[in-house]
Amino acid sequence: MFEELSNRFDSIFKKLRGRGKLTEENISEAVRDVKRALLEADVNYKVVKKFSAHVQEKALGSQVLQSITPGQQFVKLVHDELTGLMGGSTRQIKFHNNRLNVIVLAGLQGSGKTTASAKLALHFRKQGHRPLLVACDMYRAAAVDQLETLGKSLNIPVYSDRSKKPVEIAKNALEYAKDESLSLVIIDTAGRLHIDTEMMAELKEICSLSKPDEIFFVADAMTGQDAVNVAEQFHREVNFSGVILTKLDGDARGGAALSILDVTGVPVQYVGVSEKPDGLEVFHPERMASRILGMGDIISLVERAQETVDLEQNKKLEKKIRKNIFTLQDFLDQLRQIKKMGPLSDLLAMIPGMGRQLQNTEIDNSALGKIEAIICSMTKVEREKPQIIDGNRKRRIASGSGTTVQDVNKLLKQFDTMKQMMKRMNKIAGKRGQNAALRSLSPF
Ligand SMILES: Nc1nc2c(ncn2[C@@H]2O[C@H](COP(=O)(O)OP(=O)(O)O)[C@@H](O)[C@H]2O)c(=O)[nH]1
Ligand SMILES: [Mg+2]
Repeated sequence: MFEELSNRFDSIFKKLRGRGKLTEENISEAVRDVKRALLEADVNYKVVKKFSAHVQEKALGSQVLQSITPGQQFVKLVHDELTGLMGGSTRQIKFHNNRLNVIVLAGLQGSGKTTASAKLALHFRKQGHRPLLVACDMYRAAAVDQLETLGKSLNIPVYSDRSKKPVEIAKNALEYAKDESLSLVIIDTAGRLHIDTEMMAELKEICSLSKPDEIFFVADAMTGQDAVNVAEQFHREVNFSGVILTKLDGDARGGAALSILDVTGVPVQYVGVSEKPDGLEVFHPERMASRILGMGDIISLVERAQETVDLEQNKKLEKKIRKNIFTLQDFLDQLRQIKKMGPLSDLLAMIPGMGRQLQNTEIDNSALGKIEAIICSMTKVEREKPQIIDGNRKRRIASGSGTTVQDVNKLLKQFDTMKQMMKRMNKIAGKRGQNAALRSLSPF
């Protein structure tokens, strides 16, 4: 996401950094470049105009021009302004402990409401809430099934009633949640392809009945400025409190993320980064600005690792490495942990300075899949004692995993090298060495 924009900023800044001193002309030129980059990223033109005027004015002030590192000062200025444009600090939901909390999701059809409902339920359950999902989209027959399936897979209760109208369903669901002492109700509503009066009337009715603490407008980032326009129209009708921007994992250019707050006055609060229920991230304007400007987002990376990496498992692994009994099965487990963290290219882009460097190297997730397939085609004994894998076994493993004998050989060789290295590290450097060996396990 934001790759194009990120590249553009990179070359603008490179030009500036190369100079020891900046003139007013240099600044004006850089601001013009910034303006063009934002327009090309599909940022609303009014927002761009205001933004660049702001940057220009501040950059011509003494802080940048008279600084000993004017290029860097300019980058910092753009970073701060971008952060402000996206809302400054991260907005948190305030929950009430002593009563039921209600969230309503609204937006056009296909924007990702139902998916986001499930994602939010999962997100808040992790924080100790007891959520109930409510299926109020009676407009499309399959919508209720979709939410029920999601709820089932996450083991989160779903309230539905195919014989009732949405407003009645919402009302009964609130009663049900109170009876069951649940703490949070998330209402998924119907969308249409375009805003229409019937949909709005229904939404308003649901809201006036359920008195939500939060109304989230769900917008598809891939639709760019359309998402912003729809948000503006929605906001005139329903006073939503936050925005969930979905499908940021696609090739969204960033226009919506950078314009929605300025146009509607409501900040983006969550972003959807995959189709899966765990593909939701809290939106941090500051970190996002860093990511866009290629400064990396190490904090998000660490958070994601903490969420997905099993500490117990890692401790066991460390022990095995120390005793030199690390097997292909352990390797497979490690690989799966890394895969759980998301596409490799996404992870790497979060590391400061990496985003750019990796541009021309291909990061191949399918390579991980291949390794996984090969190990999965091995028997338990083979995973523990790869030295018994002879030509016959190699052929069997290759055909079982849909790979070639060369692929199997390559993996075995890599694994062997890795073990040798661990052994050496163990010998040389005691504890420090083990950690280094552990780190070297990551295939990147
Ligand atoms: N890649 C990706 N797909 C998403 C995301 N959110 C939703 N989708 C997909 O978008 C489509 C529409 O989502 P849905 O929740 O049914 O939208 P609704 O009509 O607003 O309820 C589905 O195929 C989802 O899997 C996201 O963050 N990333
Ligand atoms: Mg839906």
